[in-house]
Amino acid sequence: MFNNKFFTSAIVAAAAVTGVLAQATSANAFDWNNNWQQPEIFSGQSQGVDHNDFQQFVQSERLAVQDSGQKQVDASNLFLKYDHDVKVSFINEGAGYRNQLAFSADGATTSTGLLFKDIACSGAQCQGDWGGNTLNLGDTVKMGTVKGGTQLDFFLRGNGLNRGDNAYTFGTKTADNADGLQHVISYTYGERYLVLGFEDLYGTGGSKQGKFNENSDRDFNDTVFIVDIGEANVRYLNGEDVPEPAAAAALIGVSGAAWMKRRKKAAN
Ligand SMILES: [Ca+2]
Ligand SMILES: [Ca+2]
Repeated sequence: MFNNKFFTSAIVAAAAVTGVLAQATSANAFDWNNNWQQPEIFSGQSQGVDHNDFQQFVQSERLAVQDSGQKQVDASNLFLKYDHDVKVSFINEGAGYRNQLAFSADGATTSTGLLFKDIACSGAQCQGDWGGNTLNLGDTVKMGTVKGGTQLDFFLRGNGLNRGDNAYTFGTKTADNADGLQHVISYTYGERYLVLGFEDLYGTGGSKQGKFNENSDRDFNDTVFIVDIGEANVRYLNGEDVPEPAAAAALIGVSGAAWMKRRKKAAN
């Protein structure tokens, strides 16, 4: 006869598989939308952003970032634990390409969108001078409130303004990049910022590679930007988000209270 138990298990198993698939689809669902419009751009000054604090991270061609108290974080795991009004500010670029930057948010907040449609630095402090002059250092876009429990991610379309859908889009997940190489470096710096730098050229360098015969320099200064994620999220990404003992005991209940007791006794 019909085995009810088996049937229930089968449904649960199917639901689990659907869940994983749904997750996988959502994680891989990032597609550039050519209808995206440039969001409003605010000057850094109007947003309390001093880009000069971050110019130290705009490395010269082929040079590594100097240690200045920044902490390296995994760019593919920018998880926001706490709600925050996230802002993204352009810091600099050393690239002839007209790069484009977009984001995705996945979790409590789910969305994708454009941050900068045409990244071409304007002003005397630009790392390179290739014309365009679309962005001043510190120019800022507001992402809006991102809820705690959201994975943030960023994508650079190399020379996307000119190449459109034919361009390579590089992201934080190395294995997903067309050349299988790292294209993003990321740090936390100061009380509330992430600093990210993208490499916009395909390949390992040393020879012409990829469909555009690019000779990469791997300098990761082709778009440098900061993300204001707030103090609590920076502490969390730095691994410094340790709950207060009382809160920890409440969370883990009786065993936690017993542990506290033992700890107190030992301290005496
Ligand atoms: Ca460069
Ligand atoms: Ca480069």
